[in-house]
Amino acid sequence: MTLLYQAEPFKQSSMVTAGLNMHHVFNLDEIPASLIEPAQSIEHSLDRYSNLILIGHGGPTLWQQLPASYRKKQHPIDEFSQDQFCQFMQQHYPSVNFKVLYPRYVAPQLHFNLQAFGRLAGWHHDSPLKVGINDTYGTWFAYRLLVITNGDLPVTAPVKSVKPCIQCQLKPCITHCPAAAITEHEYELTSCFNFRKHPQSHCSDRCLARMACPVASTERYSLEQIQYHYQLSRQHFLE
Ligand code: B12
Repeated sequence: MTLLYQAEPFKQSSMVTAGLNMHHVFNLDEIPASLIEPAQSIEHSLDRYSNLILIGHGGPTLWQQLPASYRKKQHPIDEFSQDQFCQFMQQHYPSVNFKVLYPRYVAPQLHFNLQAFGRLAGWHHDSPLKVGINDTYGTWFAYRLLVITNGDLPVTAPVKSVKPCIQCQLKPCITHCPAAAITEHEYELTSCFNFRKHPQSHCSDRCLARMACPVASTERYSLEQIQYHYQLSRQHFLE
């Protein structure tokens, strides 16, 4: 179990057991204004908050820990992540106020650039696939929660890591994409989706390029989890 991505208040807690094993506590004052700007429409007094917490999951644990009861919900992973966080705060920081900025299901629907927060935390390097990459979780991580609190929690130092793609000679993500949608610098979303739309496509419910990436392959999601996420994104462009 890597502690590298775990912030002090959450280290080895129930959050980690649940698979929410990536956390970063920022000083809210140090967040670039353009990134936090969307929050103004739900919280006019941001100065009442001291921290911003970014929570992610890396590897297959979150899906393995997702109880059957959540799988029937409309947003299984989001609701589970949020419940885990709320339970953690109630148990360990009952007097701290917090507000969840992401995910949100009620208006206003806000857009936070999550990968930009990940870049600040040192979690994200750009990959040819456009999904972020790092040497611990490869491309097998995603952002689950963005929260502001007034807790004065200890601020986390950014993770220092090298972009794994630099050392990758064979670039299997490029050679394994049947839609030829990927080059080292470009990602052709339209080619990817047109290919995935086809009912006989080998990548309608998975991404063969992402699965070919050798970085942190032991952290790869199960096929069931991959299919869950990719069926959702496929649905998005069929609509
Ligand atoms: C819009 C969006 C999409 C759109 C992309 C449309 C487009 N033209 O960009 C759609 C619905 C297609 C999509 C799909 C997926 N997405 Co998406 N998506 C987002 C979202 C909501 C916003 C991205 C954005 O527009 N940023 C704003 C612009 C201004 O930022 P930017 O820095 O200029 O650009 C960055 C991103 O846009 C990104 N990007 C650009 N083009 C594309 C295309 C794709 C397919 C992806 C994934 C990212 C991406 O890379 C840029 C450089 O970092 C983010 C969540 C968020 N709120 O940030 C998730 C996000 C980028 N997606 C994510 C994921 C995992 C996926 C999927 C892999 C999910 C899945 N398993 O199916 C798929 C990939 C589909 C595929 N290749 O077949 C993750 C990436 C995690 C990571 N480790 O980086 C994010 C961060 C969501 C999360 N909760 O973690 N996605």
